[in-house]
Amino acid sequence: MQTARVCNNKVCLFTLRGRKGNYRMTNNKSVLNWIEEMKALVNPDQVVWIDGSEEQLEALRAEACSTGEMIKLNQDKLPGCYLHRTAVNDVARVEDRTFICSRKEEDAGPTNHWKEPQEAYKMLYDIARGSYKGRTMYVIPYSMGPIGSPLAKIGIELTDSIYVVLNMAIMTRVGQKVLDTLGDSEDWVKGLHCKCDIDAEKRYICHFPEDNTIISVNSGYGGNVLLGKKCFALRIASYLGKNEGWMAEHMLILGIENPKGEIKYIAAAFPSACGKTNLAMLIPPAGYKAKGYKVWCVGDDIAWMRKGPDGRLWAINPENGFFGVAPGTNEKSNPNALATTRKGTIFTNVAHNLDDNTVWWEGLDKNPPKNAVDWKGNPWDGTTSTEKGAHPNSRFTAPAKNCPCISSEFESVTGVPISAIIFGGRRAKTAPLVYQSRDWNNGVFVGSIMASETTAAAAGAVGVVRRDPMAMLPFCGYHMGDYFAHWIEMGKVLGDKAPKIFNTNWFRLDDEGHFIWPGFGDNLRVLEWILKRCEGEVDAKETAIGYVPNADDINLEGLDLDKATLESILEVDNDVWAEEAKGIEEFYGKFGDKLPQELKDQLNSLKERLAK
Ligand code: GTP
Ligand code: SPV
Ligand code: MN
Repeated sequence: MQTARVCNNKVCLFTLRGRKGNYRMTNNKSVLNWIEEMKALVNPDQVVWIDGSEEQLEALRAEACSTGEMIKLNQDKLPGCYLHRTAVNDVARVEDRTFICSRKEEDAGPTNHWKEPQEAYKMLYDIARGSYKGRTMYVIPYSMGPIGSPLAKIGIELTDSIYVVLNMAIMTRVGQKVLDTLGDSEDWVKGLHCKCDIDAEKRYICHFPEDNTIISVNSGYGGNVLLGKKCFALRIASYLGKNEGWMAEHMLILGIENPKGEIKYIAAAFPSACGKTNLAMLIPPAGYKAKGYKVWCVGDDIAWMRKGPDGRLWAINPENGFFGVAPGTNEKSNPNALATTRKGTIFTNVAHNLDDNTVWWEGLDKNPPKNAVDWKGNPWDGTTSTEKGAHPNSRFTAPAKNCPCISSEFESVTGVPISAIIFGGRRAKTAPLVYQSRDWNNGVFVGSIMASETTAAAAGAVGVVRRDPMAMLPFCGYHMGDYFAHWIEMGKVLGDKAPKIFNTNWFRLDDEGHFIWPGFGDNLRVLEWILKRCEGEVDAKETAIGYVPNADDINLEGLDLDKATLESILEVDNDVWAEEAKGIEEFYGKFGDKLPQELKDQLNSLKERLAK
């Protein structure tokens, strides 16, 4: 980085734009004091403030390429695109090493790992101490949500990784404007990231909700180190939301425009790698397109929601880009996502095609490259190798503005009004294609009992069914029982303006292990039913678990799926659900006194209905 200058003066904060001397990005004392404290701890060779300028980012890209941290891809085919490979032991979130460090253990609850805060600080500081020696400290001021939105919040991440800087510059709004908006305020979230030496044994992702602080050490993988994302926008923000009366959820947000030009918004919570990005960007089936239906993406992973002046629930996407799963993304499954990744994108842990310096992943097309390097960095021949070219949790980091179906409301400071909330999981059996909850509290119950097969998004076994309430099991920053209570409370606050709550399951398997429902774009057929239910335009069949569609009310036009097959995935088997109820009861047992009475009542009524 030729333009960088080392600066030892405490307040001399230069940028790479060539500004010299005492240029300061902020006078905010709480920010400057904390940075001094962290600087003394980690001992960097220099400090570089990220001002958000393209010149500075371009200099950092060049530096990352010069050290091999990133590879510049074919700029004709993939302009502004780069490839990065993480360490092979550092490819997913590490739930076992993720901690909520609330003062009281009880406040972290039974579903989180907990560490006593003073002990945690000591342990983390011991690991972090001196770890920036020979490295640069990058200071990233970032906003979660459109800068200046009443729903937005500000954080500062310190990192010794250019990869993190460049990803944060895609995933969030970074730079001078953020600090200008912050002014003298002390209301911001501290985030310290230290790569250290990527020692898996000393890897910790720790959250101090009472201190608005996140510390992440010994990882370089997305969800562990892009601290604005899961750490802030879900774990810290869920805690803030509980205290301030709003919600931070692991949800996509999409708008469905009908042929009359009216747009209705839906938020949906599915566990990691269970279809949020795909649903958020779906392409309507031909018949719907012809009629004039359009789908607009507001967000694919996180929603911050608050009661608006009109009493409805309004949502923003706090992110500015997509950190999406690469494998399986193709021209057919998600052309919008694919198009989004064709420029200005950082690919992580995908295969590198050496013939034309592009990227490839399983499920992109049927022509794997012959002359390639796999995600581990080894020579790879996709036509003969039995190894995977891309890691199953390989990802793209792409700017939201690239998305062909990005919503015109994406930058809206007020967000969008939510008509329906969907919970969904990956379940081979048990859960029907779609059902509607009986009312808000029953909907909270439906969210709380979500179960899904685990995926490669987190380290550990894949394909094991586990309870993942509201898709927030790994992301709730406080006691999950209190979180359920907060959901119940939000229902009271919203009253009859509350969104209707549904459950979907795109993943039912037949006896040969094939998906029964075509999924992807065809999921719009289910969303149409959901919106009709919200408007009271269509009837439904009452079952023990909620309302399921009459098969005739799901539009199958243009689909190679017969009514009998559809009926088979709309069926609710009371015997299977009676077994399920036992599992729910056992799961609920974890929460003791913290389980809201409303949910106990819901479980009891479910059991009664099943016994009938
Ligand atoms: P995170 O970014 O990890 O939070 O995940 P996500 O929920 O955004 O997951 P994503 O949309 O990337 O889905 C990943 C996986 O789900 C891929 O393997 C997709 O092929 C698969 N998938 C998505 N939608 C569908 C669907 O409708 N049907 C089927 N069968 N698979 C789907
Ligand atoms: C998830 O795992 O739910 C993700 C990817 O969205 S990460 O940012 O790694 O958490
Ligand atoms: Mn996610």
